[in-house]
Amino acid sequence: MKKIKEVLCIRTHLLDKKTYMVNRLKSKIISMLRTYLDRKGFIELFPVVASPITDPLSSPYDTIFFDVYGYKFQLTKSMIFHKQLSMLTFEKIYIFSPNFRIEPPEKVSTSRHLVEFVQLDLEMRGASREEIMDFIEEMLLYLFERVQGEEELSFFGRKLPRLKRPFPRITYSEAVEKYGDDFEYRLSEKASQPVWVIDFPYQVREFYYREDPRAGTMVDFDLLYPEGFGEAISGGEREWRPERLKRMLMKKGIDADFYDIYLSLIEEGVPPSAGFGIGIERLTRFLSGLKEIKFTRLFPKLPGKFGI
Ligand code: ASN
Repeated sequence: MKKIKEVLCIRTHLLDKKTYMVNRLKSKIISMLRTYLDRKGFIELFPVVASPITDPLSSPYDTIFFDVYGYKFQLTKSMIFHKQLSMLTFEKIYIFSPNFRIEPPEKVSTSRHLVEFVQLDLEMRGASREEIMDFIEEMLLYLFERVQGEEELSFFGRKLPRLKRPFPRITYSEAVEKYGDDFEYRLSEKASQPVWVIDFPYQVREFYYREDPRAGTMVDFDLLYPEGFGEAISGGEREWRPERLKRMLMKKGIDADFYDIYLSLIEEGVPPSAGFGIGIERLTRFLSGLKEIKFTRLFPKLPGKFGI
């Protein structure tokens, strides 16, 4: 019965003018980003939908394994490992990559979580954190300038903030001290410019970032949207040295055997690199100013629901 009601919601959603306008805007955003990245000499790769290796992520998610030729496959949660390995082939790559993350049902109330979403995943060989942060600021400035005049923004009455570079920065520990452990929303709500949060401790971060051994924090970042729209981007420098990766796995109490395919490849050598992932639906949500993320997809999968 519940399912029938949810199915009927899909029809209403498909016919909604907001769905139409936001998805048209999303299509333009994707095309602008592609133009920008292609001009900068990036190669676009196809996404990997399922694999024995995917992002472990820092918060716990339900994971479904399925057997493929005797290997335990999962749907992609992020293409982090494939991005890093693709540095063997290319210097600069990007992918519009579908991610499947089984969010806890209560996340539905945030209006910004989707179980299935697409992120623009990008990686650059030999890049430093500073270079990637610079690159992101430039890319967002380009995008904001172009999107500003689009009719979808007038439809939603959206006035975008004028971006000023460099965006403000705060370290993770300063953010926790000022706004508490779940600083994301409060910090984003107070901000009128995108805000960088840098230097996460390894305990709250995925193992694949490079740790600065002196600071004891990762060489990483998150970018938060202003006006309470929350997290936009996460990324950083990758650890490429097998010994350090194994040490980090041990420090985090993760069974290295689970990553044996990845570690064997790393042991053969990969170049240092850095990169990031930006969720396209959240980017569209911010640029349209529409709070409910469900409008950014024709067939959204909301946490805890069959569909909408
Ligand atoms: N952390 C990834 C990156 O650094 C992105 C993600 O979605 N987890 O590129």
